[in-house]
Formats: sequence, C-alpha cells, structure tokens
Amino acid sequence: MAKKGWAIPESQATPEKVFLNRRKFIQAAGVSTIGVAGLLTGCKPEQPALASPPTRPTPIQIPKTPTSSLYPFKRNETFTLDRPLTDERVAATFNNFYEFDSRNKNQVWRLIDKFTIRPWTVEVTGLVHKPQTFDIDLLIRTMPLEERLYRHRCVETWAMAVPWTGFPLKALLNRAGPKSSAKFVRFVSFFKPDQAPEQKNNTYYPWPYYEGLSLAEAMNDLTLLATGIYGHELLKQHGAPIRLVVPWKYGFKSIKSIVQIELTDQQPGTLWHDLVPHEYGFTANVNPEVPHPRWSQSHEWMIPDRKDRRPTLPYNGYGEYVADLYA
Ligand SMILES: Nc1nc2c(c(=O)[nH]1)N[C@H]1C(S)=C(S)[C@@H](COP(=O)(O)O)O[C@H]1N2
Ligand SMILES: [Mo]
Repeated sequence: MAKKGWAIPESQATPEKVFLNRRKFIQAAGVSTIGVAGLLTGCKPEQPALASPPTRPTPIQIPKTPTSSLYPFKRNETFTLDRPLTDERVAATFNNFYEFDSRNKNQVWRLIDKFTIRPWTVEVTGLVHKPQTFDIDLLIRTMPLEERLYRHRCVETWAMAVPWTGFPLKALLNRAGPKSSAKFVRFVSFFKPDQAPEQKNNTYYPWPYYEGLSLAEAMNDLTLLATGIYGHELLKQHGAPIRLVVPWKYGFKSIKSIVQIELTDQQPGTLWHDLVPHEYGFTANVNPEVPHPRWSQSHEWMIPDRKDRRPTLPYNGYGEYVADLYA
C-alpha cells in the first residue's frame, strides 16, 4: 500500500538551524488553514468556496493557550548533543501515550483532539511546608523557562533527541518547601476517560498513570518539567500541558500530563513496576549492561530509522550529572 504523503518520514536528522525555520513554516501553514476555514464559515451558502480547505491532517497541532505567545525561550547552551536532533514530525508521530493508544505509537497523534489541556492545575502536596495548587499558565509565567537539548531513551530501545522547553523541577519543589521528612516524589497523570479512549476501554492499566523519583533525583539539575518542545508549546501527544523529563532514565519514568506532585517519606509505587515488577524497576536508569528480561539494552536506534543503531550510553550519557546519586 502506498503511504500517504504526510506519513512518509522526513529525513531523520534536521539540522538545528533548519528546525526554527520549519517551525515558522508550520505555524504559517496553520494560520492559513484557520484563515481558509474562517472564510468558509463566513460564506453565504450560494457562494461556492474558491478553494477547498486543506484536509490533510497534521500531527503538529500547536495548542493555542494563554501562554503560547511566550515561546520560544532562550536555549541553555550547557546541554549539547552528540547526534542530530530528531525531526519534529518524526517525534510527533511516534509516541508512547497509553491513555490514547497502548498498541500503536504511530496513531497517538490522531487520537488527542478531544483531550482538553485548559483549564489545568498542578497540585503540589504531601510533605511540604506550603501545599499549593498552581494554575498552569501562572506556573509558566512565573518559572524560569529555558530550552534544553536532551537525548530520550525508551526502555524498548528506540531513542530520540529533542529540544524541550521547561524549568527544573527543583524550582517548583522549592516553592512548596519540602519538609526534612520528604524522601520521595510521586507524580500522577490526568484521569479523563471521556477524552482518553484507553482509560475507558483498557482496564488492564490502573489509570491514572503514576510515577516516582527519589527526592535527590527530583532535585537534580537535569530533572525538568517540560511545557514546550521544538520552540513552542508541548504538543498533546508529548504530554501537554506539562510532563516530566528525566533523561538518564528509561522513558517510562518521564510521566506526561501531570496533575499532582506529592512528596512522601516512603518509596511510591509506579505503574510499570506495579504491573510487571521483574521487568521495570523503580530506579530504571539507562544501563547498557543490564538487559531487559526480554531483550538486550546494549544498543539503541534513533527514530524513525532502525538502521541508525548506536551503543547505549550508561545513564544515557548523563553520568557526569547523576552518577554520584548512586555512588
Ligand atoms: N501519562 C503517560 N506518560 C508517559 C507514557 C504514558 O503512556 N502515559 N509513556 C512513557 C514512555 S514509555 C515514554 S518512552 C515517553 C514517550 O514520550 P514521547 O511520546 O513524548 O516521545 O513518555 C512516557 N510518559
Ligand atoms: Mo518508553
């Protein structure tokens, strides 16, 4: 079967300078789509439309929210890559987001239309001096946002390299003031079964998705709460409006679409560890020497090309930042 034009992967490697231009192009295309649709609705019935609106679905639907116009943020040049950035469209069409589709990574972007990301609040609770609930836009306006280029490594052996926009998790935790008894951080994702088909139809998973870190891991400089990607708001398929990014751990730790952050004195459960404890640990650091029970972790491949195979790096290449956490 011939692939549709939009399904053909573009070059897996977009030179960095090109992606900003591409972003402008995509935004321009988006604006003109809205323009045409607007004209059509304004048309009197007897007037035939001059041109039919483009019907080609696009995976890059940048959410329009009260804080969209703040992007892009300045890049923090401390974080450099050893490989090209993954093409934005490739990243946007290859997603693990089990609330929407637990079987097909290529379809998630088609299933997120109904998912509403405003209003949205993030509750910081548990062992903190000032438990608070933050409106997402107020958070975005008041936190130190910056762009960082990070590698991302899924436990399934695929990998990507993307520019996240976000702020260090520790900046938020410090606003709440962790008590000295706090030792762990538990994260909980949304529960909207009317908007996320698998939350309604797939009861194998104990929704909502939940994850955890030690407090030391959560306070590490690398640990980011991302609200953007590729210089604009986070796409819904990447976990809008706010997701965790812990680049030295397997991807399942980087929980999407967070609504609650709770500080605890006990190690919290995590969805994957509770479901399949012998396959998915709590710590889940990227490690080429510890195979998954069903496959080797010695190598990874950069999406979309299984031929771009690379040795897995210990801590996904972030040992200089985090190895001392595990000494
Ligand atoms: N809520 C939620 N968060 C999640 C997941 C999920 O299914 N639900 N999948 C995880 C996995 S396994 C990976 S590899 C990454 C994928 O992020 P991406 O789709 O933005 O590449 O999200 C993680 N966060
Ligand atoms: Mo993953």
